[in-house]
Amino acid sequence: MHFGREIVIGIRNLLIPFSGVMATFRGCGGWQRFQGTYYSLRLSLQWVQEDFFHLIELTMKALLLIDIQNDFLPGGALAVTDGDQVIPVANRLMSQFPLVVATQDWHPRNHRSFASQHPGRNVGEVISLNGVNQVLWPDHCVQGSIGAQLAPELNLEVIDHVVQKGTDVLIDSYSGFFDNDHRKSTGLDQLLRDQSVTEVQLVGLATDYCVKFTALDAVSLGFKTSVVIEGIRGVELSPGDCARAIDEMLSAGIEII
Ligand code: VGL
Ligand code: ZN
Repeated sequence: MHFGREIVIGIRNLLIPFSGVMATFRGCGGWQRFQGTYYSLRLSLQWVQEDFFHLIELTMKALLLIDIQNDFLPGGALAVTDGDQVIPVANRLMSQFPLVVATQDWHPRNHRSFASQHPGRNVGEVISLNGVNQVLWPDHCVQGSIGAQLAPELNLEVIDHVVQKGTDVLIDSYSGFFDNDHRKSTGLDQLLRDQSVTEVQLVGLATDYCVKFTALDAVSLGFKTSVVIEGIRGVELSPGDCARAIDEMLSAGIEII
């Protein structure tokens, strides 16, 4: 049905759709008016019913916690400056969402995004990995390591699902939805759709990598997407990376709040 939003207005002012239908039939004669009233009652009930589902769908929001893991926090292997500052923001927001999903960077120890796997190459250099540009990182978020664990200061018991990414040795995955070549899905899209999620809000690390790419995929998959500025921090490999990431997100229709 195309009147989803109007119907939501309808349920708030129950008589509006009802009187609208009545008006449509008002020009008719006595018998038809009775029929009109009858139909309008039925239509209104049907609308209210649909409206109810629209209302639920319209308000189904998920909070996405992006890679809030020890290795991205101060002291970690790929520490993001002030990365720990996102934790209180995440904890505060978590209680306001019916669904909370955390992404977890989860690399095999010989992951090809690690500079250590490319003798003679340094952290921060860019190489081509199977035709995809790849920044080389220090070893981080190795499966099963303490560094890969979600920050213990997070209210972990409120997290409904954890989606792991970057598990394929040969390809990195900045986005929580897809590998960097967009060929393999992590299952996050389906998970959100199964829960009728239409809107996502993001906090976490890092602004210029995983937050940006997850938000860009979210919006292109059709989710209304917002990013909470006080709840993100970036790597800033080159000065201006975070500002550019914010601009890119804004241009893609992502709300920065
Ligand atoms: C990330 C670099 C490498 C991130 C993950 O979470 O933003 N950045 N792996
Ligand atoms: Zn990584």
